[in-house]
Amino acid sequence: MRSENERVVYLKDYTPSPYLIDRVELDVRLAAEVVRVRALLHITPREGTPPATPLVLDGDELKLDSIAIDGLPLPLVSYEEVATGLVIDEPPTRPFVLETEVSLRPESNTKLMGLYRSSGTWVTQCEPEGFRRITYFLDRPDVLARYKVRMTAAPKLPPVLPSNGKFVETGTSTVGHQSATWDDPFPKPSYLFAMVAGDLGVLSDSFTTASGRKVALGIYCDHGREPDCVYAMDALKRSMAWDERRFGREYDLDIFNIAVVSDFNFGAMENKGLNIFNDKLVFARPETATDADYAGIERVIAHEYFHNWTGDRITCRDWFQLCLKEGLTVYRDQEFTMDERSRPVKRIEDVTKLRTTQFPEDGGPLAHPARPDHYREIENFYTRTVYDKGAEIVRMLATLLGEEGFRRGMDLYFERHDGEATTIEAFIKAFEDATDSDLQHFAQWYLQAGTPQVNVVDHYDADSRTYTLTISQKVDPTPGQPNKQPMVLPIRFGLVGPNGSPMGHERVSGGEVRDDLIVLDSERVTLKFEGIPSRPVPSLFRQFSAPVKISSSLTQEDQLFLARHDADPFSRWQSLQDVAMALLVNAVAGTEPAPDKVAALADALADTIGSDTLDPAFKAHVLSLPGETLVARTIGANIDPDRIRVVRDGLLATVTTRIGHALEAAYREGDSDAPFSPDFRQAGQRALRNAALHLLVRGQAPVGAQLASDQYRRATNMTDRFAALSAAVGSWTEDAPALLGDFRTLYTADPLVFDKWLALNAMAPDDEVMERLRALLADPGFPRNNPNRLRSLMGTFAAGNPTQFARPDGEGFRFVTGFVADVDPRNPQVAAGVLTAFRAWRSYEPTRRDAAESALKSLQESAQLSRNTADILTRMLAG
Ligand code: B3K
Ligand code: ZN
Repeated sequence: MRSENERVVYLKDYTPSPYLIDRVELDVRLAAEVVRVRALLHITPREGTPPATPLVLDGDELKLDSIAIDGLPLPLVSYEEVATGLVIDEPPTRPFVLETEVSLRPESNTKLMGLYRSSGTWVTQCEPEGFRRITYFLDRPDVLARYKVRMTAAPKLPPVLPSNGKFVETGTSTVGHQSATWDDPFPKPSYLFAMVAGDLGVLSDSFTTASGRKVALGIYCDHGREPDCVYAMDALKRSMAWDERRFGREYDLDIFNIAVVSDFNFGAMENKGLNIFNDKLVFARPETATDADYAGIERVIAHEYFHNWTGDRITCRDWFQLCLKEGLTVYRDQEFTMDERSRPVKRIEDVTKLRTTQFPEDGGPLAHPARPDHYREIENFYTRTVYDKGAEIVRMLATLLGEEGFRRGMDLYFERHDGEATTIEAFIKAFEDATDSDLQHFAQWYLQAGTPQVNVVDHYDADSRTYTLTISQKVDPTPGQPNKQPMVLPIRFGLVGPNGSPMGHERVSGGEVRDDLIVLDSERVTLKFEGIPSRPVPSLFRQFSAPVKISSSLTQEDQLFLARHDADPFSRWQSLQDVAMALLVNAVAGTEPAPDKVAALADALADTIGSDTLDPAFKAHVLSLPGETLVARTIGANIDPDRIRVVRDGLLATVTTRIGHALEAAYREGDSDAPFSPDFRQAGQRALRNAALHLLVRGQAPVGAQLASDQYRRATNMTDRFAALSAAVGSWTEDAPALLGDFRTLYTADPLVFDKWLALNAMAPDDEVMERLRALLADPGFPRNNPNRLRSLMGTFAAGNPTQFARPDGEGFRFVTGFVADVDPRNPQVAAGVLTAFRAWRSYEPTRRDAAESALKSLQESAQLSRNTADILTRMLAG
């Protein structure tokens, strides 16, 4: 590996930049092959910067054409072009203007960082370190500047050229070149710079803010796709209104645009006043988008919009603070969805995601704190830990401080740090000051990696009418952190009495208990509740009030009791999951589940479906018993994915045999010919019906496969068609191959539906799956540079086909490492992302573990890898 790959950046080395850039004037001359960028940087030495301190500018794959200071060309001896940019040895000691002119080649920029082209449209992506691929700059988030940009093209400019801030003018130069100029009044870091130039259509609308200012809204997209942006526009307006209501945050410019592109490395980007979106997170029509797609669009539109205050107005001092903006903004988008849809259902979805994606990260070689203290490649830290655990930390803060205290803390944070690039410490301090509390111990959540393991033992003493709960916690070592300290855990709880009503107590001692909240901040606590007439069933971690793994002495009977009676819907769902998980884990270990226990679970499921009071979306989640990946993660060691599949399918078959009629009834009752609407209620009804279908197919009900085929053929929307097809493919029913073939021919022209087809192909459990995927990849027509296509195929295979990826012969592992080696030179982010599917490789049983290790090692030896991929690989093999 190259020595550049060894570079490590440490938080402890942070120092403010010796030079500041107050103003940036960019002149971007677009042309087919070579784009020229002239930049005027108004630079000021920071107070105290010693004379002759070199000015070290970042630059990546730029060709320097000219350089001048205050209009005077710089002699060759006074600057040096280095691998990572440009060094000016003795810049002036007073404010000066640095003028550079560089050339770049967006056409051949397959990394999709900096300025590149997507289907002919020029587009930028600068977070985290892409601006240095546009011009030489102090490309770090604590350098805040005001930007003015002029885009020019000869002989004719694409008609649409949005950038950040305010539109200033269009113009024509003496030689006939056309230009458009934008000026952003808000100082921002370079990572929030954006520009787009293309022949695009627009969906226009407007929003009037709480104080009565009219904001022009535009979603720019390929001509003809404007109607597919209507849902996204609606989500945007709802987000703007919500942020005013819930957080008192108003939008601050007169214009807010979104540009939609097809080639994008992640979901979307929150550039000031000009969000850029991956098309899959904007375009939606009932015939091509599922309910899950609609929900994803709503969520990400909201997320990027909310960044305007948590990210743009207040940004990060350095990239170690990434979760300052990401964790907080995920928390905000979660709350938005909870308010717009359903609080418990959203919580169930987020917790499931956390457990299947963040917990394994936290428990494996890639574990890192929500605020890391070093990195080799920052792009590899846009992780589930930074985003989703980051959101959990903010949620715990809200739980500990209460709604009102949390809001006061947020208000103070906004007030104090508006216009700044700041830190996690400053964020925590705002809450301490606003609520007069000490959060120093709590702040460990940002610093300590790993998922706490909580154990609960309860005991009732009838004579003394005393109930004791002993709660203990421990955190296993993670890479670089061998010794852990106890965390602060907010535990929402209730004691549930025999008839299901809350059980009060006369006195509690032994630890910190406030109404419905236990705060555990030591390794172990024994709480003594006095005046308890009979043994209650404890309901702990209601709403999943802390991101921990929980084991308890509750029996299956207790859990089924909670599933029926708990006042917290999340806990009811959780209890049934726990019952199913215990049966599965024991069965994998060789203990056949007792028939009466399986029957009790099945009956509880049937009761849930029959309930008149529960939301259909909630019922759908209850029916979706723990997935194979989650079972594997819960077992944690010596994993044999084939065995897990057999055991799980067996349990589903027994359950289905017992309650097949109830499932079928729910399925048939849910049939509706109401016109499609993506709203939460209707989507929930479809989800319930499709969960029942899934169980009928997977549980081998005699009607299952036929129902799936029929539904596939009759479906009038993508949700139902895709659900039927996934049920068939997941169980590889007899007509699954034919249905897959049909799906391909139905939607030949739509790349986003093609992605769904690719993903289903990748999930097929049959032994020929890799052969088919290889053929797809080898097809000369396959879009080998488009991240969505590559991820749908290979990301899904690696992370979503546990049995074929982890074949004992190692074929699946080698297929994926081969793909990584092939894609890495073109798009390191896609390559490194797919490679993370190996993160739990050490938890396989020995044959698979050896096979995974040898695939990883030969990848390490065979190829010249990007820093992204080399970093993941090194950590994965070291941990
Ligand atoms: N901030 C961007 C993500 C950038 C990813 C860079 N590798 C989108 C978001 O989280 O809102
Ligand atoms: Zn974000």
